[in-house]
Amino acid sequence: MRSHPLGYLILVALLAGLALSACVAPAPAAPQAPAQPAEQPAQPEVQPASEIVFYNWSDYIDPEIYDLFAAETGITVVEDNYSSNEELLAKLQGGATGYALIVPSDYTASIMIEEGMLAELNHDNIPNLSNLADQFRNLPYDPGNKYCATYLWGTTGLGYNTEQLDTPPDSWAVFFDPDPNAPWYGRMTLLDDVREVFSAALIYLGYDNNTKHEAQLEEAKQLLIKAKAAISGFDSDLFEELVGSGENLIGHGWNGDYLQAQEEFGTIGYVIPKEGGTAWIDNICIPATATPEQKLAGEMFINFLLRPEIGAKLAEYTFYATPNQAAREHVSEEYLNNPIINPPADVMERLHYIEPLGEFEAVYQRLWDEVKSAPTP
Ligand code: SPD
Repeated sequence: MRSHPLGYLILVALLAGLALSACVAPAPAAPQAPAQPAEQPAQPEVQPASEIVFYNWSDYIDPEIYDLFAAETGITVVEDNYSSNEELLAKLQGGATGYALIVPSDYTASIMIEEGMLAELNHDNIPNLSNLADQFRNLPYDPGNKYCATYLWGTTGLGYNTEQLDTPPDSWAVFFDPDPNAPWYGRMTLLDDVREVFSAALIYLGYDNNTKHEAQLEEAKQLLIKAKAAISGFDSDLFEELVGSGENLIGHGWNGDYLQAQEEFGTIGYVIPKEGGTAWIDNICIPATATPEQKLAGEMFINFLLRPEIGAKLAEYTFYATPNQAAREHVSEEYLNNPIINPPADVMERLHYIEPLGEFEAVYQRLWDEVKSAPTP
């Protein structure tokens, strides 16, 4: 976070005070008649928008929640989707407006806060923020939930087809030291997601997944280029279905998406490789471009999502872990005891967070463009 020395803040405050006094008009002549109390025009009370657009990851909410919210408030929520943080960021940086709600992950929420892209939440409209577990209320990128409410959290690892593989893949080596004779060769995907793929390669190499060492990143880039021969593509939309249907045998992807597909196909397993994987926290926030009416409706929706029963519905439908302590009282034992959703301590120890890198983010993006445009070896 950019630091503001105290002296600088005092200087700014002093200058602001001076500018204000410099603008004061000369005192008017004394009024002839007794002064009447000035009539303040009444501020029109903001009414919530009747329809809002929620820009979210796909398969990341139970659609029934929209019906329940509309039945209670009369507000319709329309959904639009993205499949990476970078897509969300680029869209908003490109000037897209009209969204009342978005769900950036940790490092992206941090960038958006730094860049002034998020509206400050009015906590009076979101009393259910108190349902969040303590550890999700003071996250380093958004202390006190000034801009966002924690939505769900999850992990990134390997999904595999349990009908075609007797033993789970236990290493990122399936991608980064690929065996052309393995049955999964050519039948795997890597996420189409710069920070996730570089994290996988860096963790495999034993490096920090947030490294700023260009030599380490170059090594990771070479591994990713080599992996292109072993995969059917980079994909963040269909990876779980490709594994579930048996078209692919292994996929790099998100735990909850694999568990959703497991409901449909019954053929999916999920592991965090022995070298480790990533963990992330997603957040629901309001873009700074939202109108007051959209913002109020967005805050009402966030408050609704944070109700214990609705939070439980969100978590059980998506198969992701809930930061909502009150919701945990309303989810099934099966959900709470699922180690893919709520990983045990030994797995948690192998998980790494993706951190904001400031301007260095552009270096990852350049290397990622080079991976994408390199010919398949
Ligand atoms: N289908 C929902 C996927 C949610 C993924 N969250 C973001 C993880 C980014 N590292």
